Formats: sequence, structure tokens, C-alpha cells
Amino acid sequence: MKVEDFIKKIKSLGITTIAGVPDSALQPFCNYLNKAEHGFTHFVPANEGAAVGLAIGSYLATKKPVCIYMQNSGIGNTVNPVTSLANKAVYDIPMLLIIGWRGEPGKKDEPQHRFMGEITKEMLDVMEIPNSILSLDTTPREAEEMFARAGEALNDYKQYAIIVKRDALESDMAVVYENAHTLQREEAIAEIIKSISPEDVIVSTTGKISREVYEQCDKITGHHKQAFLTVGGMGHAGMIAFGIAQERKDKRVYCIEGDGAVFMHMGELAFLGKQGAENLVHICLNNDAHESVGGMATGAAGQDFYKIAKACGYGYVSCINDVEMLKEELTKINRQSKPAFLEVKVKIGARPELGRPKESAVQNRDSFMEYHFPEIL
Ligand SMILES: Cc1ncc(C[n+]2csc(CCOP(=O)(O)OP(=O)(O)O)c2C)c(N)n1
Repeated sequence: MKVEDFIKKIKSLGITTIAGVPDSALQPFCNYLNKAEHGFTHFVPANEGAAVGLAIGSYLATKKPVCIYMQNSGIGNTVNPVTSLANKAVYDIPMLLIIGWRGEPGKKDEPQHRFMGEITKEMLDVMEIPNSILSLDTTPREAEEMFARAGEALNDYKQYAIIVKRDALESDMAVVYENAHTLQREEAIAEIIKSISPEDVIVSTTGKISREVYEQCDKITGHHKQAFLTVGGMGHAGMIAFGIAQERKDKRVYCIEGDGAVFMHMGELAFLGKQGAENLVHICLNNDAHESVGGMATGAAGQDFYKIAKACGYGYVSCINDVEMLKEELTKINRQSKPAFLEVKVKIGARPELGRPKESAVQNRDSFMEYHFPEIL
């Protein structure tokens, strides 16, 4: 289906506000929202649950349902506000969910998408959200019927979900996402890895950052056992790093996150600053965008994360945007005995041939644990 037609159908439901977190399976849709004159009020909140909150508020003030878009992994973030607020047992608030289907059964995808891919429809059914699947084969008539069902559900105060298969939406619009920075994210990652001692721990975030950490570790140290890749659970790498840091004070723990991930569960900053872990180094590679899934700007683009970290109690904070400053800061950070936060302003973009982890997630877990903590095995 052409993305323009899809957008028209959403509008035909009386929807004027749209909010979400981008997904690569929804890339033509996300590109359209970024570049075209679509006429919606559009927001990219911290996470998908926050988008549900926005939808509830907007409905209360206008009586118009909001459209929320997300990757199916984001359903997890919506469960609480949908089940305990929007559901008919509570405030009965209609909203339209557009959900990119990663891990569709029978299609090859990454391990973090497999289970949620299998249970996506079931999750919606359990949450009493009527739903339909949009695929490449959906005929115009079927799409018409799907939106008619969505309209009825919204009129009946229900949420309605359209699960969108990869390739279901098409567009000829090419969008280039840019910012004003010059440092390549992967170059910054290479410098960070070079500065870290072999006994120190790396925890990296969801998306291409982990794929770059994996490849740069191989290139620089000859293996990738030093790093735990937070391939799913976007926004939780900081807490994973802290979980390790508080158990093993003899090791410095480096958390390497993107700005989208830090933003997604930013409450962690207040917690981590307050804990005062002397061995925690939190690095935010800030490109103001969700680059891994296309490049859409985050709803916090332009914010200085290091200032937020400072206010949250991190003992050492800094912000840099070139490789020489990065090297200097990494040397200083290695001498700190207070939680440190380094914001690195980076360009949007990645190598097109960037690989993916070759082992299973469990194999990577085991080799990480064997490398760092052989005594517990
Ligand atoms: C809960 C959840 N929502 C959405 C996604 C899809 N997703 C994967 S990576 C990513 C963007 C990450 O952005 P950022 O942390 O800024 O790193 P960047 O890719 O820009 O370097 C998104 C939205 C996800 N994996 N999980």
C-alpha cells in the first residue's frame, strides 16, 4: 500500500495527532512523517508508553483519538497505560496503534525480535485490542474494510491496532537524515574501546551501537567477550551496567548508549547519579536521532544530556564533539572515582556493510561471563 494512501486513511478516522517511536519496518511511514506535508501534529515521545499517555491527554482535551506508531517491541512499554488506564474497565479511551512487525514467524530476524514477533497478535488479543494485519498482499478493498473496522472500534471507545508487515508500506520518497556533527559514531566507539583496560566491562545499547561495538572489539582486541550487547530492552543498558558495577567494584563498567535509549528510560539517570557508583562510566553517543531504525529525530533532540546527568548527581560530566577531545576525556575518566557521564556528539549514519553478531545471544552471554567472572562458573 502506498504510504500516502495509508496516511489518508488514518486521517479519515478523524485523527489529527500522531505520536510514536520509529521502527525500521515502518520506515516509509516514518520518513513520510518527517519530510512530507502531512498535516498531523507529530511527536516522538521518550517511549511508546509515554505516547499512550499523550494520546489519553489529547483525547480528553479534544475527543479525537490519537494514532500511535511503534515497533512491536514497544508494545511492552504500552502494556501498563493501556491496561490500567485506556482499557474499558477504566477510562475507555480510543486510540489507533500502528505496529511494525519484527520477528514475524517464518521470516529471518534477530533473536531479540523472535519471541515478541510470535506473540504480537496474542499480546493485543490479551489486551482486548482488536487488530488486523497489513501486508504487501492486502487488497485496496481489504484495506478499506480494515479501516472501517478501526473506525467502528474507535467510535466504540476501543483501541484498534494495525500490525504492519515489513514491505507492506511503500514510498518513493528518499530521506537523508543529518545533523551538524562531524564525528562518526563508529570512530568514537573505536576510541572508547582502545581506552578501556582488558579487565573492564562494556555494556552496549540496542541497535547499531552494539553491532559497531561487536565489530570494533573484534578488530581492536581480537574478540568481543568483553562486551555485553543489550540487543533488546532498549533503554535498560544503564541499569544492566549498574547491576554489574555494584557487584564488582574491582572493575570499571562502561555503558555505551545512544541518546534515544537514554531518553527512553531517562529515570535511570536520577537513580544512577544518586547511587554514586565509583566504577560506572556512562557514555551517551548523541546524534539527536533514532539512527538505527532510520534516523528520525528523537523528541529530546538538542537537549544537553550531560547537563541532565550533572543535575542527576553524576560526579563527573563532560561533552565533546571531536576525536582529540574524546581521547583526552577518556584518559581523564579513567582516573575518576565517581560516576562519570560523557556525552559525545556524533553524526547520523553507519557503514552500510555493518555486520551482526554471529553467535546466539546465549553463546555471547556465556562467553561474556566466562571472560569476566570465571570464578562463578
Ligand atoms: C522498546 C523499543 N522501542 C523501539 C525499538 C526500535 N529501536 C531499535 S534501535 C532504536 C533507535 C536507537 O536510537 P539511539 O539510542 O539514539 O541510537 P542510534 O541508533 O541513534 O545510535 C529504536 C527506536 C526497540 N528496539 N525497542
